Amino acid sequence: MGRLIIISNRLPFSLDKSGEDVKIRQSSGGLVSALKGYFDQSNDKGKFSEKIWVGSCDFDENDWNENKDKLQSTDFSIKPVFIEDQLYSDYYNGFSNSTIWPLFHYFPSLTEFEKQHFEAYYKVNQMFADSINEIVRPDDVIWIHDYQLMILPQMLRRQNPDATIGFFLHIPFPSYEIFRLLPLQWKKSILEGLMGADLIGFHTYEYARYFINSAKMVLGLENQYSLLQFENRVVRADLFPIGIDFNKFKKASEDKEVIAYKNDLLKNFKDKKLIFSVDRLDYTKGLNYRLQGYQNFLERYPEWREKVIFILNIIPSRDKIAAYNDRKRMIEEKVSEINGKFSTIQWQPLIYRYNHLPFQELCGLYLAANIALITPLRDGMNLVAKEYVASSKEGGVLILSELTGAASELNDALLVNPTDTEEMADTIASALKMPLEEQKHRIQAMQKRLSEYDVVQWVNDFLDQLSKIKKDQEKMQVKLLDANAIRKIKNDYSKAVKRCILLDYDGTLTPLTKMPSHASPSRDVIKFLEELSADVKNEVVIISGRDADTLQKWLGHLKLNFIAEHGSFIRYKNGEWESQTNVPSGWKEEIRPMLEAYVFRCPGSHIEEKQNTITWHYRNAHADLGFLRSRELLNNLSQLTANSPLQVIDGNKVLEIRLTGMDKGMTALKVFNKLNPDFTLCIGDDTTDEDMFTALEAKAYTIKIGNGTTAARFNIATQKEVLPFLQEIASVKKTIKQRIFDLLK
Ligand code: GDG
Repeated sequence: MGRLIIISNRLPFSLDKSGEDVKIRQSSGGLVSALKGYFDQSNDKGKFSEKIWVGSCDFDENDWNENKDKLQSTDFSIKPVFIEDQLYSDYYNGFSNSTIWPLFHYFPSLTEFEKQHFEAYYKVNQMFADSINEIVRPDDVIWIHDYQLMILPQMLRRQNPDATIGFFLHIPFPSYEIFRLLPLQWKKSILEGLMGADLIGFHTYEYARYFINSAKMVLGLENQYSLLQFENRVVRADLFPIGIDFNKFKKASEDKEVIAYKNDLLKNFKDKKLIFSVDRLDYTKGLNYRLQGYQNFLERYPEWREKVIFILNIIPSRDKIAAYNDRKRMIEEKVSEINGKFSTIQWQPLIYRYNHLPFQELCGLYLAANIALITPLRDGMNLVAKEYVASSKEGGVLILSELTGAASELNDALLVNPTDTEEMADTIASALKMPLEEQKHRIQAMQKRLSEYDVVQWVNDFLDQLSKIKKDQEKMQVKLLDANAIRKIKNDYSKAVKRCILLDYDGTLTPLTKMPSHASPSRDVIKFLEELSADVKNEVVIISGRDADTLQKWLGHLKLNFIAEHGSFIRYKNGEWESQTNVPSGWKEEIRPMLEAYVFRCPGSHIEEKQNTITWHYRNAHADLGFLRSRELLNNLSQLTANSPLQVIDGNKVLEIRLTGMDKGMTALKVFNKLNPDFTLCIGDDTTDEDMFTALEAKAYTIKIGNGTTAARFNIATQKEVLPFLQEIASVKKTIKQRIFDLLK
């Protein structure tokens, strides 16, 4: 049984050293709350033999050695990563919190671009990798958390190619227009770093989509829904909205201390409605807009003055970063302004607190508040909103920013735009007037969701999906050509008397290029085809969508058989080109204007015309736009070609229109029957090659390049591996008889 290794920037506690006495203090914050909840509640005892938490810490190696025993928790063992102060500051205050944090929360103007900070980030990620490499075992499950460690997955993958690695991002992943502001090398390191994981989790569908889009734009990756192909692995990027420890908050409402605190509040603020919020001090939390919204409310609805109190709790955070200190000053000025303007001798509209709250006090506030006013400008999820809903017993209204991840789950909250302070004022007024029945109805609907998908469910869901993608990868691996399969093919090749080797051209013998005309064969390819076709036992067939003229120009001097335009033309060795169709090509006049319109509508796309086919290529267009336009065009073409002898082929970044009955499958079969070989091998990369794989299924070794789903028996991971594979197969020793025969030829 393997172990679960959790990795986060910080260990989930700090050491309080006052004099001789050393105390452990559990950290607050989203991740710790979530995972602690899972450890406390879950029944995963049988799943992992041990749980280990790896993270940096606020104590040094000496403190660790002295207090090790006290620090090892019963829930999990601990592996600290010790990082010296300056390096930690450049990595944490620098790149993590002055570059990634502001940028990923859509604050480009606060984003710093310091090379030294990126270098520190890289170095600390490497230190984490080194530390984990000391302990990792093959059957461990590694789960890395958050934006401070985005390069780590790939660093671990390089050392542990088969490891099970999950990554979860707790903050938003921004749209490509924001992400692209990072220098290219940083963008690549981050995306390739994340692609080292097998499963990458996000809170919302948008974040996952934005990530996939950036991976496509920056790394040129292909995706199929949530699956991305990277190097020789398939990686899944999907949403797993984090849950809370629902029962803990539900039960808290019955806790004596919590009830006492709640009652105190209600007594002190008798006849008053309470509005409440709690946030870390952060510019992303929209605190100034929130205060302005409250001020507008007091101005617009004077009847509520002296009847409402807003308790604003702010938790100290990241005080070493200038942007945070400025924020504190601005908030305090605004608080004074509101209190100065509206206070009376009996009433103060705002209570502002700047400190950490004990858990019972926090829950007491959740229970007593009539309204939770949670209005961040951006927030990955926001657990406070969920905790408020879970704690509620007798109603309460959640006013929630639509720009939080939580908004996509908590539809029964009153959603507001956090910068629209007029709307916020009106929403506070409606919340105060909301009938209790409606409050309860809304809260119950949200509680249902929160209790069903709680933190244990979240962890289990993530870990189940991680093990599933691992199994899916294994299934795909089974098809990958391994040494055994190669040996078997080679053996059959050497015994065969007549061999047929069908090779697709683009993406198989040559890499795909931006312009089709640039894909002429390399010297190595020509030399190899020359040698392969020199063996009298071999019939080499180039089977391509290319036109006959191009194949003739590039390879016509070799002793090869050719199939051009997916079967419209065949030329047997030493023979002439023969057209396989009698239909005049006038149909292209009807189709061309529509393709031309799409060239205008999709910059970067172009038309390629051959004798019996016409093709619209969109490989060089913007990835998303190209895909969108191709779907529209496909739809239009399907209508135009209905009841005609034409078919539309949806290929790899191409749409091709040609006559029905002309496909690589039918033609490959025709050639196969004519040649009648006792050994057949065919290799291709595109959707059009699938016809060939299906037609020759039981008769040939069929091989697809790349890992997508295929009818072929085997996969080769990349085009680069094709030539070495063919060279290996063809390198069988010739018998003396064969050599004499070759000499006499
Ligand atoms: C990141 C993302 C995402 C807060 N103050 C006190 C206190 N807390 C507890 C809350 C809650 C947690 O800390 C805060 O969670 P958030 O979700 O609001 O925010 P971050 O820590 O910034 O977390 C965020 C989260 O990761 C999880 O993925 O939701 O979007 O930024 O549990 O209860 N607890 C106590 N006293 C406090 O003063 N006892």
